[in-house]
Amino acid sequence: MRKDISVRELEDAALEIRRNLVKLCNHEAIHIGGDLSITDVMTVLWQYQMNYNPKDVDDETRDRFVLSKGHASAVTSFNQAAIGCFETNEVIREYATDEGRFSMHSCNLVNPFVEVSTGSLGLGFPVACGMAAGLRLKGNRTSRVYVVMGDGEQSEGSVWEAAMNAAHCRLGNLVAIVDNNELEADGTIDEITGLGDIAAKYRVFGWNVREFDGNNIAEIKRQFDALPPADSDQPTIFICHTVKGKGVSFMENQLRWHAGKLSDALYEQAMRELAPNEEA
Ligand SMILES: Cc1ncc(C[n+]2csc(CCOP(=O)(O)OP(=O)(O)O)c2C)c(N)n1
Repeated sequence: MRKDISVRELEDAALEIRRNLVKLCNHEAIHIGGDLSITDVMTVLWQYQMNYNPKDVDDETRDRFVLSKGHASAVTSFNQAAIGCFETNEVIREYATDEGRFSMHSCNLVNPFVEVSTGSLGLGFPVACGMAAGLRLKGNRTSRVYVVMGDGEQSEGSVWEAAMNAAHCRLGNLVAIVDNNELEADGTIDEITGLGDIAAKYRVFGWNVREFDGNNIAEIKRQFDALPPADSDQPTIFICHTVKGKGVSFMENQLRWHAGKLSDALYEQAMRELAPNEEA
């Protein structure tokens, strides 16, 4: 947590994360589309919002993070690197190797900064709800549990069972985030399982719902600042409208780039588009 970081610094940090994602994508196939859509939210969450000291992960009073859309492991690892969990070049070097802590889905058996191993959609969210309930049972009224889901993931039945339970248990220490980029792996949300108004659904399930542009750093920061206290009694959900592949023109809103590896030519093009902003 670095509460003194400015919007401009967070924008630069998000750009750096995107550049790292593109570099990695030139080495290995990753879920680049859904990494890029949630980059801005993840950057504000990890580099501004969360109370998380990488040197003391056993600290019971810290916040918790669950990546329910487990395929977005790369954007998580690069943000963890940015706060000192490990080096950025370790992520790129070790990714998808046998000895590696980093792969397409996060695994807590090999990486101590992964709270819960995920990858099977619909399972991280119920675990996060259980963790939030567990904190309450232990008398912890200050830590929050943050959980990131996909919009396609909302078609899993386990999501709604957990949503109902979290409201029933009054888990105001739970903050769920939906990356509402409108695309899944092989079709649009409307083509696969039309979800209708996701915000309205959570509202009737008893949640505090905030819906906003999930690629606007200033807005994301405002929304985190406006969270109800961790010891309140209504879970919050952010429905973040995002663009899959955000930041790389040929990837934006393209199903082809749900996952894949970049050729050298496309890598060069993407890096030109993500050139650092030199303005003061
Ligand atoms: C239970 C389960 N079914 C299928 C998959 C395969 N799968 C991986 S990513 C994905 C699409 C998910 O779409 P969404 O939740 O919208 O994620 P995003 O678009 O943000 O990447 C699917 C179906 C899976 N990981 N888990």
